Amino acid sequence: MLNIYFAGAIRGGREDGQLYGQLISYLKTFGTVLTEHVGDDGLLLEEKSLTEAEIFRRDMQWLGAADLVIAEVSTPSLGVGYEIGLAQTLGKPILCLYRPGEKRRLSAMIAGNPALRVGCYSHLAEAERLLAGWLRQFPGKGPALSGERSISPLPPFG
Ligand code: 6K6
Repeated sequence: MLNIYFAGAIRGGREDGQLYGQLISYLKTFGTVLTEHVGDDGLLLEEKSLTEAEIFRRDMQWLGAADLVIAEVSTPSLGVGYEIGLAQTLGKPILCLYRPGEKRRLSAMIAGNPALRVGCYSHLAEAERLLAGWLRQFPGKGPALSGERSISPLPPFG
């Protein structure tokens, strides 16, 4: 079962929140999406019961456990940029999805990074085709993570 880490803007802006939800629904047909809350404002509300440190630790744990990372990068987000950089360091395969727009231009740190695959699209169906094509190279890896949406205790930092 593929463990998929989907990254999308939260504090960077929620304009594409619904689109993230649609992409995540599609991704769930390929495996387990560890970060379902990114596309679900209801689940995000539940996150408010966690401290920022708990969110960070849990997300880093999931990123480490993920088989691959898919980042929707149309809305600039510090958190998504951080996750992409760390995923690259960890050697995770990364696909960035980008919707070109008149008023924006993708950061050169993403567009110019040879370690990333950037797929441009304008409609959901096009994004789904990009995903299906890219995911074909990962035929079902290992078992799904257990306790998928729970925070397992990690030793404190430092
Ligand atoms: C609830 C309501 C607002 O914020 C929350 C809880 N915050 C987060 N919960 C889960 N993941 C988060 C949260 N904040 C950032 N992230 C991670 O960073 C997600 O995996 C996203 O991919 C990315 C978003 O970063 P920002 O900088 O746009 O917030």
